[in-house]
Amino acid sequence: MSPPRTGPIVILTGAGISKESGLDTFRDADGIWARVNLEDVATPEGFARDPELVQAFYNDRRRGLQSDNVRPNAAHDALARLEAEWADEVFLVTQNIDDLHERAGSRNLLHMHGELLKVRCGACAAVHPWHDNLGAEHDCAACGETGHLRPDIVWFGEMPFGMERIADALDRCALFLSIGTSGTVYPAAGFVAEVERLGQAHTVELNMEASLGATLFRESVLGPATRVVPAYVE
Ligand code: BV8
Repeated sequence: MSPPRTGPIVILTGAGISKESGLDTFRDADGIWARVNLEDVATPEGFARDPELVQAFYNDRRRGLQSDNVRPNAAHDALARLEAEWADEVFLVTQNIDDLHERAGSRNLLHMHGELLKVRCGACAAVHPWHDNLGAEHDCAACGETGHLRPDIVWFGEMPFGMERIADALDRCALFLSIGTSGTVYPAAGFVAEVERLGQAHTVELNMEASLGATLFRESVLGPATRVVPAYVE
């Protein structure tokens, strides 16, 4: 790939990029929301109602992520190589809460929906690495408060992380790639419309199937991420 001449490459990823690493997506037929009620486990109200249920939901996903057969795949690796080649030109925004982009070597990375392997204190907002079976009943290592630890994850109705930095990157980008996302969840699903409103960037969707926002992209490449992403970025 030849780098854009006038601005950064902004890449948005979703659960589809981690599917071939063995992690479930949300809205495919075998997805997470087919098994669990989103309202119970991915909203602040659900956490207030039953924190143990929510902690168990995320502890289960942490154990899945940390199993030996879950590793970065060829799509994660290709994005890490792209960043290594065009260092400051690549900004990776992921909706995913797994650590597969980091493990592939991506560094200029923002988890806009938070991270599965971190917990946050509701009392002082300090963020700590998660350890096995850490729950709300544990003390916060920063403020000492008990009963305020929650997954460092953005639930529905909560503001995603890094929105100012993302908006600035979208305004300046020359190329916007959207990979493995259904285009269902906002504000991420609105990024392509923002880039197209400014009109100076090329926009590409690389996905198993056309997303809800497919018609907004100038280019669409359909297929499994491990095939279409390396082919596109190399
Ligand atoms: C907020 C928790 C405001 C983490 C998640 C308009 C504007 C703003 C907000 C809204 C709006 N309209 C509605 C809203 C509210 C809401 C929303 O968007 N609702 C939807 C359902 C309509 N948005 C919010 O609440 C957001 N917050 O807006 O706050 C605010 C303002 C001021 C002050 C305070 C607050 C918060 C959104 C984040 C919610 N958290 N999850 C977790 O448990 O993981 S969202 C959840 O969906 C995940 O985070 C996930 O990342 C995200 C998106 O899903 P995808 O990644 O796209 O996954 P999906 O399964 O849907 O699709 C997978 C795709 O991959 C498919 O297309 C499939 O074909 C493809 N695929 C499959 N296999 C492969 C593949 N592709 C390639 N290769 C393969 N092998």
